[in-house]
Amino acid sequence: MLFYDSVGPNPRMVRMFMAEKGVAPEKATVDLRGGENRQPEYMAKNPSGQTPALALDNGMVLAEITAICEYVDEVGKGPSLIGATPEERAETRMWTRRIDLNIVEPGAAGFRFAEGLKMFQNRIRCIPHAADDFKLIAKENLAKLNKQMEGKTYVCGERLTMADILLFAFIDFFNNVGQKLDPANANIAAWFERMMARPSAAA
Ligand SMILES: N[C@@H](CCC(=O)N[C@@H](CS)C(=O)NCC(=O)O)C(=O)O
Repeated sequence: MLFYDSVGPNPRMVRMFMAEKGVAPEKATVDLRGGENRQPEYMAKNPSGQTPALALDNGMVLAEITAICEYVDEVGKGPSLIGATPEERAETRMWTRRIDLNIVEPGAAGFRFAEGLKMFQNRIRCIPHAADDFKLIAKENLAKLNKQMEGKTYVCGERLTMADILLFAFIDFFNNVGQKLDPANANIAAWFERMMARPSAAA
């Protein structure tokens, strides 16, 4: 397997997931800032022109971080980070989708349309005047999630799952690009420290 890696929270999320699952493919670093990911050679592998991607030994190329993680979960070692039963798997996917749609996507749009505008303006449609609103949507949804995390060790209770790793990679990224976690979100702040202490956080 070959992992197309780069800077940014999306590859980082998959690196952390792979570290948890003991999966260590060869890596090729894609120059995201230089736009290598938008050149024909890379687009032939992943037509969405984004990182990461995982090229399998049979020639297939997987993209989209949660899809890559689902694959890694099945081929990797140790307990599943999706779930052991239909109920657990559905619960993980439910929270992953909520976090993706309600926090990751609006927060990422807020970044792309403001701090990241210079890099993204010639790559995707950017709406600079909507940046603050997108950031606010992510912030409000984080506050809601904070309440829902009351009494829980992880997003799905006592189980570490893909939902935690997704949320962690993006909160860590947002913290560094002007969307710092509001410390009033005490449940998420405590959870964040637990996640940061995992060796996989360094991947
Ligand atoms: N929906 C994609 C998002 C991937 C993504 O946005 N990757 C970023 C890196 S963190 C990227 O490639 N940005 C550069 C660009 O879009 O040109 C996924 O799940 O993998």
